[in-house]
Amino acid sequence: MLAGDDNDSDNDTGGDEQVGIATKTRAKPKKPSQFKVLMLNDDYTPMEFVVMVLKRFFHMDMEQATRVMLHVHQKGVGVCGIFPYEIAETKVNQVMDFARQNQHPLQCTLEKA
Ligand code: TYC
Repeated sequence: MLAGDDNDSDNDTGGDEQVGIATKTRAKPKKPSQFKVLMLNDDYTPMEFVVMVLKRFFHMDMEQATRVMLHVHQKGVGVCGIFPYEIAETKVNQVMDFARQNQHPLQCTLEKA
């Protein structure tokens, strides 16, 4: 095409040409897959430690952290949060590392939401 050529006329032929901003579309849009981070109960990890973990890594306040900890204590498992895969995986690793460093058997895992 020549510099300064007015290409607009080419778009008025009644055909399928598209003008404007190019955007990608998929026939089947992929939703970003979300993962639940689950906390598991055990008989040894102190309740205070679990509350600290929920506050530190999941940004819960005292009330929320206590509620989730008690739920896990009573039901065996509970949801700490739902995140995109990479973030969920990082949270699990952070919790497991922190528990190990403090010699608690606390377990945390991922599950597709
Ligand atoms: N069951 C533990 C106790 O009685 C407390 C606990 C709660 C441990 C939640 C783990 O994910 C957990 N000390």
